Amino acid sequence: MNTVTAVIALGSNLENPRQQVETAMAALNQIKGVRVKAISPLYTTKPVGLTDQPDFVNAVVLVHTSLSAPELLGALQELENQRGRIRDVPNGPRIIDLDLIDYHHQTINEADLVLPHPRAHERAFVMVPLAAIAPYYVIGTYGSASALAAKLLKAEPDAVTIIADVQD
Ligand code: PH2
Ligand code: MG
Ligand code: MG
Repeated sequence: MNTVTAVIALGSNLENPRQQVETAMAALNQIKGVRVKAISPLYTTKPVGLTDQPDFVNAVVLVHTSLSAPELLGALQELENQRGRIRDVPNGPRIIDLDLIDYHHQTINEADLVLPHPRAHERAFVMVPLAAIAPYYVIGTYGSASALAAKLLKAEPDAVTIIADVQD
């Protein structure tokens, strides 16, 4: 199988967010043509954009995929719908959000798909988890995940807090 690497960000702030993220990670690996290759730690993160909503749990996975970028995007949206995602308030609370951040370092500018994700480089809740598993991963023209994460954490040190691996 001819595969490429893609970066997917996961987020949830409704109905047991940690479990939502972990369930979605397992489901991603079940998609035909997708294999999860690396899983970041989970983080509790302060809501960005619409701030009057619960904290999020966020994480990032690296996948190898034989799907095209639009096919992968479609599979992510299907998974969101299966998990009961309702699209009402833009940037509002969600059961699960699966965002395609990067696909094989390709630049895509379509109406329904812009890659790399146009805001990922300015979001600590994406760059910090990505830096944990792929510090040298370069996001478009913005630089490496580790450099971006360091810059974002310096500006807002408590934007993201790692969740300890041990279940309590
Ligand atoms: N997702 C958003 C808007 N704001 N904030 C955090 N902390 N985490 C998210 O995943 C998130 C957000 C839109 O998708
Ligand atoms: Mg999102
Ligand atoms: Mg989304």
